[in-house]
Amino acid sequence: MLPETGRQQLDREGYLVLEGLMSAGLLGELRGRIEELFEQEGERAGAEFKVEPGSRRLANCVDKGEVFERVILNRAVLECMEAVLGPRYKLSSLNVRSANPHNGVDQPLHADAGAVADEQGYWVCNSVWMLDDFTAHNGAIRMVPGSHAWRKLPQEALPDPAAPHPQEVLLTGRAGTVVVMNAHMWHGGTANVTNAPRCALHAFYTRWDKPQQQYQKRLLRPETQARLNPEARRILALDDPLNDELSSRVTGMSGFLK
Ligand SMILES: O=C(O)CCC(=O)C(=O)O
Repeated sequence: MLPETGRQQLDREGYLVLEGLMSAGLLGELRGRIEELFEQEGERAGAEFKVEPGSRRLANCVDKGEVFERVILNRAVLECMEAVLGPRYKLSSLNVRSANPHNGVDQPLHADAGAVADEQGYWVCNSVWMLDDFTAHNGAIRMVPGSHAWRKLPQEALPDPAAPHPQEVLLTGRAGTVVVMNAHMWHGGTANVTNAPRCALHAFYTRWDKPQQQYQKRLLRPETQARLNPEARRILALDDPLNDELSSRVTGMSGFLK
């Protein structure tokens, strides 16, 4: 149950930290499966979506292991999604980003999918599943609290979105923590200056009337679709003709994407 204080924090600041949301067992399973996938996919890893210098990525994770179904259906996270997006929302994509050791890359501040809130309100919301500790040195995410409500993109409003912002905060936390982030809020990964990677899983959701970033019905193999329960089918919008119309046309979206 999302307490009122959590709801207010999400609304005002644009993010909410759910410390220790993952059990040690789930954290271990996710880490293990993700390492296996990096190994199996090699150079192709992330290519269904994008390859980013300085980080390793995976895309289309719902299709790549039952453990990921538990992620997209997490009750506490879904309650936060409902608080931001309203009662009708769907998964937009499930990707991994692991910032490489000494990657030298500070991402510019951005809103995911280049999204600006519209007359109906917010339409993108992310959850960042910390699979490693996020520290001040290993590529934690910087965020500008409150910027989700400004209805402007950093690339339009700032002379240099890559520069430090006077209101930014660095989001550190222990592995196992999940941070729900209104994805209109300006944010970006910082440089990893350590010797170890920093891995996160991004379960990204969108409002019912917007396209999915990755059209799940096309991406999920029949054997994956066959094992999904009704709730998973609903979150993935597999039986939603409007989503078919909106998302089947998507070939790519501008801006930084999860
Ligand atoms: O470092 C992260 O995990 C988040 C990075 C990010 O904001 C993005 O890739 O759009």
